[in-house]
Amino acid sequence: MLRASRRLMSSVATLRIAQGIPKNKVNSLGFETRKNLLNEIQSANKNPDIKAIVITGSDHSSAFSAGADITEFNATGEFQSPSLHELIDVLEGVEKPTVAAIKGVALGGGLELALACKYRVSTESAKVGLPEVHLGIIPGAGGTQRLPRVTQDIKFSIGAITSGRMIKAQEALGANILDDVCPKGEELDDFAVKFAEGKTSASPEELAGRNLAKKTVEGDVEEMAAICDAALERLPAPAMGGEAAHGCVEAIKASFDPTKSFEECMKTEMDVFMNLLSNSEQGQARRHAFFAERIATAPPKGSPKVDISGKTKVGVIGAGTMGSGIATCFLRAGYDVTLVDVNEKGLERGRKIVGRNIEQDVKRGRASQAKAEANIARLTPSTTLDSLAGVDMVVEAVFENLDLKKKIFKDLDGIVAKDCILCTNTSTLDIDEIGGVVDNPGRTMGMHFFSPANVMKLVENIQCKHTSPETISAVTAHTKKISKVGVLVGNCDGFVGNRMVAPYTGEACFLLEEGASVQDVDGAIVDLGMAIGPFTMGDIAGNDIGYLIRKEKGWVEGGAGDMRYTDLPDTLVTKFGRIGQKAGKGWYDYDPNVGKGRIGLASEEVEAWLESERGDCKDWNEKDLVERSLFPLVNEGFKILEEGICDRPEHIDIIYIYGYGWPVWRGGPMWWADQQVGLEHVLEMTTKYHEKYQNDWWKPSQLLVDLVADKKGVYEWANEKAKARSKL
Ligand code: 3H9
Repeated sequence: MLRASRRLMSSVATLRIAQGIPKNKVNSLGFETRKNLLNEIQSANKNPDIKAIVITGSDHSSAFSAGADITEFNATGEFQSPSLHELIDVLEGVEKPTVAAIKGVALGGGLELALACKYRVSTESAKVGLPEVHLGIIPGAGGTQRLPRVTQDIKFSIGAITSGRMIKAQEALGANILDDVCPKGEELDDFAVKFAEGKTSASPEELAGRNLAKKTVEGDVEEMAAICDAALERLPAPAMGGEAAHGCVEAIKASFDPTKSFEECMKTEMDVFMNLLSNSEQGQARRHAFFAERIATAPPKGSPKVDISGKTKVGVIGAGTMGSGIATCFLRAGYDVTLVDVNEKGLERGRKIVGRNIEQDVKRGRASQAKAEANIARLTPSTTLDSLAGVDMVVEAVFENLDLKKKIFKDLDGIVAKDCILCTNTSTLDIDEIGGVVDNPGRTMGMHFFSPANVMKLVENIQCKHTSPETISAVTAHTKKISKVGVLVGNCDGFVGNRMVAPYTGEACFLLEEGASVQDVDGAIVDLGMAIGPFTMGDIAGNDIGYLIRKEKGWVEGGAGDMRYTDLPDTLVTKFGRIGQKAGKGWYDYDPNVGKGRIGLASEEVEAWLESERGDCKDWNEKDLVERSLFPLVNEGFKILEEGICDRPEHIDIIYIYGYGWPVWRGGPMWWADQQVGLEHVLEMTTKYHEKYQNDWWKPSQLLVDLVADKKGVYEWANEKAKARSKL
């Protein structure tokens, strides 16, 4: 049975990518799809009654094509024949007008396929792009050669390919990637067929002139080479995540090399592509992160389907920076938001924060003025909880006080409808306790937004012991609707991200005691690729917050018992008042005239104080700085998996990539430990440090011990667990 359907209208054949393969949700160009499409193209080409061919998406997918099927990638780089290259060569060789009709997205191999057509048209909302760099590879089916040829613009091509950005239809039209854009209200298929009919009278010369393989990139070769060199200077170094981006430029350089034929250019591209696919650890980590994000943000298997389309009224309680940031997210996504605070003063502050956030959207080109005004118009400020009577969901974001949060939930119980979802935004408090005060606690859940909430993509969605599966499905859907990366986790102290951070920052402070400087530790972590080190993180979050948590736990002033404890971070706050960036001083000094007060400058006061505390002790080496800081974090991750707080290691990886600046090219902390360091080494060092320091966070997780004994990776363990569960 032919799967790529052909609709014959007049003399134009319309071929649909992956039609009849509904499991192929995004029309990726896997083996079956390639085979069917190739057959369809060949038979349409042979048919003398067909004068032109339109290639478009399928009925079951909103995409033209998301490109090559990433699940087919393997280190050998062998793709079952027909390969994408074979398919593209046949399509490009068709001597009839061929038109790609792009709806949704044409990405990677999808755009490469479209570039092999003589013409391309799209809907107004379509986007095209070559995002392979995010997967640690380069466009490998002609993208680095045909994009410069179609745009005749090396600077644009480098920018588009090394950033992997999505290009909107109007910009693509201006850049010559598209030939026309279908007006709103008209069906793309009909528009494309009409367009193709208009080309049936095109001369063979005109058609040959549309064949990009026969074109060259015009311009001053030296100038274009200089543009490439300048781009290489700007990109991250190959060792710091830039391997693929550098590969892109190397391949693009071939496109304007006058000594190279098109076939030779394609060979350069293929060599770079294959080298990255087969050898790049960064690429493996990036592809892992792509699938990990989808795994970590999907509702649990078997979750009930819930329809949130009519649930558009949200209440946010607390108009501080966090609450106002959360309100902004819902407003942007089209919700009606009632923002509640205790008094007019607090509310006015919140209103200003929301207004500023939304103004920024216009300034940064993320929203039109009209859209921003419409967003603001959906905000209703209020000083009474009663105003939340009609909302579908509440996110409470008052300051961290258990009794206050419980009281608010109790009060809400008498105000909102019985099916109104009640979420608390807390980073530390027990959600079982907060949720437990309402009549039907199945509708309660935690939503831990990261600060600033209007910017950070991550939300830890916390399931407490009361939460119903329907509430999980609904909150997962709302999180996706507000364009956040929502990861479902269980309820425990610090949830996942902050629980793992505690031993990381704790151990970093021990390194200070042992003679390392603040810059030594932060520098080692940044050199590994993380956005910031633990001390900069403390300064941003506020060192007073950590101090209050330790005080609450009874650890400060000698209350830590036998546990190894350093009072350095306590003294930093209590003696020096160095609470962080907000005070202009923390582990670093901050000068309002340097980077708007956000750049950490070495502090003489801190250095002199640390010097006086630790003498000339030095019980670490350079490699230790990374392992001592990050292995306890990873070990805690294993404990989290062992306790079932997270279902899979992918959840942890995504939390760290989106919430803590973990480099995507290191795949997340669990991937780093499992694939780049090796679990055996992690266990060996963890055991060694546990014997030396006896600190609980160094006690090796039983799961880690078992995996090393069984010579099993943590992803393998998670897959086996999922398989066993599916058999129940
Ligand atoms: C390439 O083209 C290489 C060539 O240059 C050279 C080759 C020789 N393959 O994201 P979603 C799955 S490299 C396989 O949730 P959305 C995805 O895993 C490719 N599967 O939907 C998910 O599966 P599940 C370059 C893919 O609407 C389902 O589709 N292209 C692929 O939020 C739905 O995805 C890219 O890098 C794929 N290519 O976003 C584009 N794409 O439901 C990658 C998606 O089982 N894709 N899946 O979890 C995307 O950016 C987004 O998926 C897209 C849709 C924007 C298309």
